Amino acid sequence: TVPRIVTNQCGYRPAAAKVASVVLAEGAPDRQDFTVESARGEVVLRGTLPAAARDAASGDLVALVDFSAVRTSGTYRIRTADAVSDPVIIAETAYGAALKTAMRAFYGQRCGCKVDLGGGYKHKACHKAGEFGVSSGKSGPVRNSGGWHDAGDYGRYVVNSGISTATLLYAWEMFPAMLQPLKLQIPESGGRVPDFLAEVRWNLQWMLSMQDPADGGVWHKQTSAAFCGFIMPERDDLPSQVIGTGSAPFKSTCATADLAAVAAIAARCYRPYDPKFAESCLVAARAAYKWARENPEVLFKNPPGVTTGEYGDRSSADEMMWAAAELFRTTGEAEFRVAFEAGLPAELRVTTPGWNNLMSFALWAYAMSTGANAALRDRIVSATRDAANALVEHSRTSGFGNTMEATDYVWGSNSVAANHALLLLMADRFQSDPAAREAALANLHYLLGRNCFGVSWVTGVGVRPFQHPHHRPSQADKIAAPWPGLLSGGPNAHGGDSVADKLPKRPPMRMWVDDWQAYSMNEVAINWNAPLVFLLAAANA
Ligand code: G3I
Ligand code: 9MR
Ligand code: ZN
Repeated sequence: TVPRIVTNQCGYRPAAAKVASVVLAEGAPDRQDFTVESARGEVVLRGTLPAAARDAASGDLVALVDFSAVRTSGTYRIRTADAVSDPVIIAETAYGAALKTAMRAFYGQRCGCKVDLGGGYKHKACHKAGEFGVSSGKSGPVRNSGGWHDAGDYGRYVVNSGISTATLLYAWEMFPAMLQPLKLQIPESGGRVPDFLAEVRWNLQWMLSMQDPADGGVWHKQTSAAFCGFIMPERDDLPSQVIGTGSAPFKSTCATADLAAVAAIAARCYRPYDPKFAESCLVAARAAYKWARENPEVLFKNPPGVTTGEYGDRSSADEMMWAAAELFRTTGEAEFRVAFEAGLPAELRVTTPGWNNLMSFALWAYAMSTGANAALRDRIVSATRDAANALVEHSRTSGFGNTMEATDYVWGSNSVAANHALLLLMADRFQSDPAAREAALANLHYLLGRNCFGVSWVTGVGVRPFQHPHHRPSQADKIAAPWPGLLSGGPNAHGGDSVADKLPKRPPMRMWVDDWQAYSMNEVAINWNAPLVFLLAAANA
């Protein structure tokens, strides 16, 4: 049964804004009374529901209960004449466990080593051997392994790894008090590198191994030619191929520029813990940048015979800007600043980050650099504020408090919600903005239960988490419940798989189903989990 009163299933911190969505049945009287009751049944707040409004994204009739006044830690329920909420927790530590679970999910995605998350969620070492595919311009075995499985499939894709790794490292730079002490129970725990950085490094090392030492260019992906069946990763014996563009120069600009940007960020983050590794990242970043400058528009399309994820992009200009900006932020060298400034469009617009849109990351990296042009920095801050203000406005008109418009419900829409939150938190960082921060948290509430399904879109988190991700290990192991800490792709108004394509057309937020075969709606992916971790780190801070 779908609960009619929905909230964040992890709860709220005592001082935070707290709003529940009460979904009214058609024709139900509005202006009903509501109460908020403590675990002992004591009424701590009572009132009358405000007038209900039709929520455009879901089609639901929704009244909002603001219970921000309840500030004492404890467990509560919200009640109307005919409905009662799940328990609502108020606690200073509301998001601590979720942060750890969502970050440990990356460990669960590790390729090339055995993994054991506890609770029976484990696999043996997988995809240990690689080979150069014909499209890479080389042949024979390649001695690389590692990285994170991209999603519900076992491919590893540099472009998507790029934004995922960068998002996590941005979280590291912005919320050190939350992430430095985080204990992840991974094989590296107890070493000289903090757990969070150790986990990210697992993927970084694979990304670095995709760079051609001969020229600095980076191959696009390492996958089998086609997706394997729904088996555990160690049972997948399809050759793991390094895949390129099929003709000279074989490497792609987006992959190469993304690696340049990420390795430049890594050079900053790892310097205090492992200066040698940090230095090798910077060397790789410079080499990749040089290649990308010489080959600025090599776009990737799957070569003949390859049907795994494409992560093709129509433009590499934003990735090039991002590489220049991160190298400038890390080194302060004029060459990178000049390249960034020369590449700027006349009108600056801050847009939602995504695997194929790194322009906002580029702008923010520049704005956070020592030595940035002050006037340009101000323009970036003001463009960020404009974008944030528009999102705050959407949040205020949504029945579920999220920042999304109808057009945001695409493949991976839950990552749009999380990346809107990231944008809002950047705005708040540049210029303190409580409304932006509140709208960012409202998207966390949406993802963790305050939505038209009353579902938590993170496996293992909250009282009603979704159960059937498109995720090979979750299907192939013998355990009913899915691997924990994974964010569903979320509602998608456009279909894209045979289950989704058969669903009746409904308002965009309703275009989701908890079915493991519906990969356009219910897959998981590292680039969706990364902004979730970013948001959880902010929510805990
Ligand atoms: O942005 C447009 C929007 O303007 C348009 O209105 C809408 C409707 O057509 O489409 C939007 O683009 C969609 C895009 O995702 C948004 O990022 C495309 O239709 C949609 O096909 C595209 O889906 C991508 C999907 O691969 C299929 O190529 C997802 O972004 C991407 O996350 C996903 O990635 C896959 C990998 O290929 C393989 N591994 C799993 C991973 C996750 O599903
Ligand atoms: O499992 C694959 C998933 O990771 C991709 O996002 C998706 C779209 O590329 O494809 C999935 O694989 C399906 C393939 O495309 C078609 N045959 C069924 C496969 C598994 O359901
Ligand atoms: Zn693997």
